[in-house]
Amino acid sequence: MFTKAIVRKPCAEMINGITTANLGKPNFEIAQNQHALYIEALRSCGLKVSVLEADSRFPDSTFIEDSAVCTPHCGVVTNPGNLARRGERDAMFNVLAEFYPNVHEIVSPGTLDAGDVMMVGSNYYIGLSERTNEHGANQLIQILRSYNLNGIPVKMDKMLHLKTGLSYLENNNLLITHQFINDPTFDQFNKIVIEPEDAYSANSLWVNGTVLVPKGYPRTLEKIKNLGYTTIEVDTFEFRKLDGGLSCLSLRF
Ligand code: CIR
Repeated sequence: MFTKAIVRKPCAEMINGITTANLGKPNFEIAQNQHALYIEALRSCGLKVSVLEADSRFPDSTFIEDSAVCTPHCGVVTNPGNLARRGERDAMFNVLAEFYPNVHEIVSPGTLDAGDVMMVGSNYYIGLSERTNEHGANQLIQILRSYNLNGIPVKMDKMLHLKTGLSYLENNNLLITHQFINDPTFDQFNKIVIEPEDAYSANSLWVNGTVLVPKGYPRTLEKIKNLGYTTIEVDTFEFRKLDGGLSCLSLRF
């Protein structure tokens, strides 16, 4: 079970965030409303949510998931793979120190975006993406090992982050996009295959037995409901315009 979450409010400069989505610029006011409803959804799942102020220096800083890995035993400040986001890490040392006596970091030449890290109990799957390199993954694996946790590198391509295409919903249930279906790494899971047109909704979010699902994906919603989960639909469309999904908007631990 998670008890806490950390989010960062979007800043007006988010309209200049990194994107490949081709969906136009986000509307800041609508994004602020969507973010407030996202926080409400996390709170309704029992999380105490710490809300950090917007940081106008970093247009993508609302995607706070990428800047830290939060395990039950320690926090890890990452070294974001895109230089425009690198500075987001600086603030995270103090943020994590409020929650953890032990704070570690990923350092250059290692890079790691925590959107590439999927926690499955004590196993952490780490996507080797354009943002996360082998140095970064190996550094994280060493840190995890010192707490008896495992890191498992996953080769990937054509996708921003590992969790862009996979979400673990606990109880062995894994939402999975076509890119990973035949990867033996995930053979032991009960795979719930997401249709290619619904790929964005593969980034859904398990929080204490409830699954947050992006609004507008009825097929995915139905599949998740059929597994017996309570669901909450959350509109993230303004964040989708910056390639951001539900998990990217918070750290949960
Ligand atoms: C970026 O390209 O870094 C942001 N525009 C989106 C980050 C999404 N984060 C995530 O998937 N964990």
